[in-house]
Amino acid sequence: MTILEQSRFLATSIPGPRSKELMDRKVAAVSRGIGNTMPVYTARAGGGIVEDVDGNRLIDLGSGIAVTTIGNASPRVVEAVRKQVADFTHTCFMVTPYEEYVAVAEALNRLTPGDFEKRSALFNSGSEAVENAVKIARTYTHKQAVVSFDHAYHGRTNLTMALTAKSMPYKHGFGPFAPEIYRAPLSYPFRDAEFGKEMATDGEVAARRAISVIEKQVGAANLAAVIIEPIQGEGGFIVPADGFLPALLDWCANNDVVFIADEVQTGFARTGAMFACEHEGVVPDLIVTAKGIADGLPLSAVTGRAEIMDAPHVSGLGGTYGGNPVACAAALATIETIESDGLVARAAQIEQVMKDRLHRMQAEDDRIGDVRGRGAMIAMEIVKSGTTEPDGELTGKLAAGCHTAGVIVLTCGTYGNVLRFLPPLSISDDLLIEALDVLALVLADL
Ligand code: PLZ
Repeated sequence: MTILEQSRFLATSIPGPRSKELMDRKVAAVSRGIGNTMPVYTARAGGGIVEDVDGNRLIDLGSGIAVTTIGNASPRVVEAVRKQVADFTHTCFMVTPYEEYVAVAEALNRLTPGDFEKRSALFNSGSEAVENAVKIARTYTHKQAVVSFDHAYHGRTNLTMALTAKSMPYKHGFGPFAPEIYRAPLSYPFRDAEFGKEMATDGEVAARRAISVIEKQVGAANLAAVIIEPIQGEGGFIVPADGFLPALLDWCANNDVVFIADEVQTGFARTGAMFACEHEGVVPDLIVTAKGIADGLPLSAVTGRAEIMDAPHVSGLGGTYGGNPVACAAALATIETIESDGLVARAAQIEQVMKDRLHRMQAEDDRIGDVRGRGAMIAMEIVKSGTTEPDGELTGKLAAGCHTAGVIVLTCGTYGNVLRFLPPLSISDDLLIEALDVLALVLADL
């Protein structure tokens, strides 16, 4: 394996000629529906760098949307995948099972919050796992309704589109959506300030608002599950006020409602804990994972209380590829890397470096309305000077400026005005600081 040099380097303008050629072929061959953040084609990636086909080396603050958390093509993963792919690529776990699947389930049962008996089931994508969590909750409770939250993102399949809040681009024109899905107000401290200080800072107050909507519009007797991202991802890296998640969990426990944590984006050390629920001592009934679980190989899971997970009838769950052996081998190597390389602590260090710098930037620039997030999941919300009015246009320009300068950043948020940072935990402090320097320069120029 050749070592990928860990430095930002621009050999051409962005995109370079090879990328442009490939983009022309893409437009002619790939559905317009599949968009791209950057028109740059990847050649190699690792550490904190993505190298493109023109020889440009970009600093990676995206991790392929929070997937390559331990670093792209991480050495243990590469080795485990090579070995597994040579032994066998697939048998279907439902036909002739294999140990790797069971070992991943054991690891998930051990690592997720809660010291009760657990079971896991493996799938391919985050959306597919979310759908299965809902199926499991429905068979367990013999109820149908599901509540998700404002700004939520749970996927692009039919049921998960219904759970997702934002119309454009995720739902627009793709209905009708699955029935029996209801939406409750989230705790969004930065934007709840307009409802008073208590609402913005006291999670229990925000939870009472949500619970009131749930009781009035759905009714606990009809409600199978509440699903929530402990820190919202696509919705804008929204960290709910302290106490919001515990109060919701309590209400669910008292009302025979399954509490599902969607940790697809927040899981596996990303937030400075193995799972984001741990920051508030929240123990979900079911926890959905994907993304960071296998360093980029497609794998997802539902893990939770044995009695809930065992509610579906035999062969009620499954799928041809769920828990593919190569993806499982990658997951086992990923988990080993997180544990033996101390990556949970590394995510917490990254939070320090980023927040120190971003808070200093915010003190000097009132277009940065909010700096928030946990671990290596940090964002800033961009507003019109000194107001809370979202500035999606400036956010887009800021992202584009970073891209041109060789830094991969992503945007998110209901109003498109959140610049988010998801560096791999394998990035060096030097590269991280350089990327923040670039960001500061781009913002100052705008
Ligand atoms: N739940 C919390 O963040 C995926 C979506 C990218 P899949 N987020 C990235 C896009 O624009 O499609 C996500 C998530 C949370 C579920 C999902 C869905 O996971 O693996 O993309 O299906």
